[in-house]
Amino acid sequence: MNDVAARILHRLSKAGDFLSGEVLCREFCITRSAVWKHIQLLRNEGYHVEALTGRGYRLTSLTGRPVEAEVAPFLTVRRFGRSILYHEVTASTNMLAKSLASDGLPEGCVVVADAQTGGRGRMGRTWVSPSGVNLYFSLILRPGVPSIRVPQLTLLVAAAIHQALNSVVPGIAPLVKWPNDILINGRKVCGVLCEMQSEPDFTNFVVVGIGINVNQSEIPPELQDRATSIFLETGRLVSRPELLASFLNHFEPLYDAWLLEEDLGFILPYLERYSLLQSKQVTIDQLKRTISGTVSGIARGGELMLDGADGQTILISSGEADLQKRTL
Ligand code: BT5
Repeated sequence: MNDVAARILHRLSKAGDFLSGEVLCREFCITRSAVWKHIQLLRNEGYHVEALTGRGYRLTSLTGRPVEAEVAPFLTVRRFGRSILYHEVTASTNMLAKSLASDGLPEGCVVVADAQTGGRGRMGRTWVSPSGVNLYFSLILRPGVPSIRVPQLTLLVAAAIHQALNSVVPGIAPLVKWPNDILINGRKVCGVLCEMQSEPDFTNFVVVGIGINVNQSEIPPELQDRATSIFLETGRLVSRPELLASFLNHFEPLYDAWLLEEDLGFILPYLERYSLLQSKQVTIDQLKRTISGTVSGIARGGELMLDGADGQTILISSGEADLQKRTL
């Protein structure tokens, strides 16, 4: 969709009623026939635009795709999501966002795809990304903080996703699973992958990649024991543009607060309250070792606090946490 068509779409969706061709001509500095051509273009993209002589144009239905014009009406924040680059399909929104951030794309821009052919998780794992149903997006950040603080962002993002899920789909009771998952009823509905480009005392940019299973009605067999979607848990179809906007609305103020703070201290009570692992016995798989213990909390730096059998508390900064069977 070209830029003028996207802006006309945005204007029509904000108006919620008929807008005369004359108003559109004036606001977009284009001729009547150009307005008509752009309306045709929107129709070709699947938007229903009613045209009535003497009254003008009215948008009667949206497509539900997470494009800028459909997300914008839900946005209440000023910076995040004001520019959304939408692709029907891309290999990985994180890969694309990293390359665009290297070229100078500013903080707050979001890269979204309807489908990914090479969606990625941590350590080269795959993120299953079918078309038309879910959210796959990457937000560009340029936090002026030392790179050592950047890993804290994953939990901050998880808190914002948790808040967005609660506000758009009340009653689903999601839980945060340290360090980067959101689960509903014990199954993963969302994963976060933060990647950065940095020098020791300076962070050039961070790309926050998020995949949320929204309206997916079938989970591939290999993931059935551990993945789910909002639709499968609630039977409700959720607006992808609204959910994306809600995340951005919740994340921008948390991010601004975090920039002013030294660490995650201000959000820890929230994270611990909704932590799947809190007070549970877990096994942590790291590259070279496996550690077991009882989770006593999350530290201000974002590490998992694990009480071992010897009574010592150790801080875990990375790894895969599994609930031990008897505490499931
Ligand atoms: C993650 O990794 O959970 C981070 C996922 C981030 C995906 C987003 S989508 C937009 C952006 N662009 C990208 O290319 N990536 C980001 P990890 O903790 O390593 O979990 C990966 C594991 O989750 C896989 O090995 C599977 O077991 C499981 N998995 C794969 N696809 C899934 C899905 N759609 N829903 C739930 N679980 C899935």
